[in-house]
Amino acid sequence: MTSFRSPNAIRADFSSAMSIMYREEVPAYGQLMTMVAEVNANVLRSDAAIALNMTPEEDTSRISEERHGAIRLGTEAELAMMARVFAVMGMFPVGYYDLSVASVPVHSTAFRPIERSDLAENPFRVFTSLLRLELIEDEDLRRTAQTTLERRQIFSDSAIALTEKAEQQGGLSPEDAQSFVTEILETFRWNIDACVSAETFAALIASHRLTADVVSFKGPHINHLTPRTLDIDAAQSEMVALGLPAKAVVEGPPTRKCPILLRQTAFKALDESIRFPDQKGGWVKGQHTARFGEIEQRGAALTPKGRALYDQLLAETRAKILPDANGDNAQEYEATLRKTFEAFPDDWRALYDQGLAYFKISVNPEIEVPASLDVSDLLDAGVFLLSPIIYEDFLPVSAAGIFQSNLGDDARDNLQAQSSKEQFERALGGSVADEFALYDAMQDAALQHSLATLQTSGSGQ
Ligand code: OOG
Ligand code: NI
Repeated sequence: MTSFRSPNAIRADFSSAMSIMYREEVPAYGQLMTMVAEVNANVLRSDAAIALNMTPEEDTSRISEERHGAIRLGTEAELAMMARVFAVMGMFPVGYYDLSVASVPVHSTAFRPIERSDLAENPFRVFTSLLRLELIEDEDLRRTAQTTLERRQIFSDSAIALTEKAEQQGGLSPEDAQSFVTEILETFRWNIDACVSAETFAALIASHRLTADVVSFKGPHINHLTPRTLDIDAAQSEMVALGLPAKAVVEGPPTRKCPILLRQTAFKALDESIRFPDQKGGWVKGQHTARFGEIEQRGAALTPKGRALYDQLLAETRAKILPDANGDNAQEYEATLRKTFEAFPDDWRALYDQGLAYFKISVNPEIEVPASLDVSDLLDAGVFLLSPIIYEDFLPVSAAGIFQSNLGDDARDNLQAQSSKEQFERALGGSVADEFALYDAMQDAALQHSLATLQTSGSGQ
């Protein structure tokens, strides 16, 4: 019997191949990678690392290879096939994001590994959006967009054949896995040749920049690849020092002792030369801004209660002050954010006790086990240790415009979100996982395992 290359290994191979390709396409990404690696090494060497309560090995070893990417697909068939491709790499759709509330005509999911051990091996994720053609108002333009998209094939014949082979055999041999990675990489590659005329491109841009980005090209080029840093404030300063045109403020929660959710910052899209086919079989030159650089810091995954508190405090902040795009009020915004978030406990034990964040509880082998098997007593005694479960998902809407939607009729917004989610899942050919349920199951499994460890060790009797 031949042995297969594991989905985790294929995912790691793919993430690495993507990183090499993107570094060639966008040199500033290479600068980011080097800078983030240095920042992370500094944090890991300092006391700051201890305060993060990371699970040794599991949470620390994955960081240097950790990144996410983002793509935007044009048709339901593309999404369905992409889901099959990602499944070969052990990546499954988690969460539903309706970006129409932020005036962006797409809805999305995150393809990522789900099991704790798979995340530990390589947590590579791809934020994957599907264009919602029905949100293009102009009927002619909508029809043009639709026929343009229906004409393209974003997967090579070999990519499709290898995906089918993986499904039939239940895996891929090392040789096939290598070909698979090479073939799939082509789908994500940047191509300067637009497949619409300059006029159609201009009309699409006028409809929405993102629509133009999806419809005008032969494939869903990767639009950014984001390394994870352990200290985004240090990384942000370094970005400025490197002369990269960084955003003025970091999106998400403020700087905290106990990081939560996700903090992100980016530098602006590159202005790239492209070319459009003309009617005489030649080309006309053009420009497009699609791709950008981004870095992120990941903290504890929040429970629904924690997430509600986060959303409330962010909305409170934004009701007081909105960050200017030019960065003029960046310091004032950050001060207000920090002040408002004083209502969010910044202590691991408090976050656990109040049910605001998810944790992996483990047993400290150095402490003698007391008679009680009460979780709170065990935490007090230092027998149980708290390590936050890392947030593996995204916050694209809260950053961009959930606030706009708050101005509208909530009930109607909910209805709309519901029906679009069903439409998305129909296209996907399956349902998206509920991220809260995944975190909850992970927390429970760790707790049960730790309790069982104490009981079998016998010293608790
Ligand atoms: C994806 C935006 C979402 C993130 O980090 O929140 C994302 C896109 O612009 O296509 O990558
Ligand atoms: Ni991103």
